[in-house]
Amino acid sequence: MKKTIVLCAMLLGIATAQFPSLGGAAAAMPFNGKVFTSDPSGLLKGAPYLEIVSYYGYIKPGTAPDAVVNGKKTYYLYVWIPLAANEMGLRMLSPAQGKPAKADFVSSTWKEGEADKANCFDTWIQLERSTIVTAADITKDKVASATWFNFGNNDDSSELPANCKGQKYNSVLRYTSQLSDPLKMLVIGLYRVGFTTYKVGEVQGTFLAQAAFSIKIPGVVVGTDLEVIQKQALADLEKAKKGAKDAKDKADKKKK
Ligand SMILES: [Ca+2]
Repeated sequence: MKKTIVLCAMLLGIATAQFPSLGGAAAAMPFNGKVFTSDPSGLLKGAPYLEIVSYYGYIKPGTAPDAVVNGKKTYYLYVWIPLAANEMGLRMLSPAQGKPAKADFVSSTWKEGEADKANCFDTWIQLERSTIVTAADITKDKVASATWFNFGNNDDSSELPANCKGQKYNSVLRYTSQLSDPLKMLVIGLYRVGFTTYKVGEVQGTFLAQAAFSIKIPGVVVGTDLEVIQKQALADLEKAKKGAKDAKDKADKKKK
């Protein structure tokens, strides 16, 4: 009986974590992949991403950038991907839409950001993959000495709602794993999203960043604090190992 309850709780936990979490108004923004499927209306469109991981953040005035790239204050959002993927969608909009759901990642400045209704920034995003492929290596030192591979960038996309100034200046990027080149594949590893504003100057406003996948990938972690990301990634790894062991034990028991 007890075992059943624990198993049910685990299954529920996994189901919740895997379900795309789109809080509030964000739910009204479909996010489809590149892979085209025909729909009943006869129009072609990409199939919806099955896994969408959200991060709600706020850049307050005077926040020190993580880097200055081409004279622009650049901030990094790290994304840990525990499974290889065929495609990754990435989008960022400012101001953020909706409110964080329970499964969403939220920055420590988010509460402050909710009060800032006046500001938004013209987003610009860049996706990079690092040489870090194990959770154990998600440390400040390793990240500082890692090599980063540029997977592309985006400035403006018309598919997202307009920003606080009525401009369609938010960003969307879709990246397909390139199996012919190991350096361009979406493997297990630590990625980062460099973001800034298109124009040189201050970055201020709330934002919603989402990483999306065509397959279910439980355990994607998004954040700015490497220690927190590593802790979560290691905990997820232990949970997955335990889940696999429990499943094997159960199968072995059935055989007997
Ligand atoms: Ca833009």
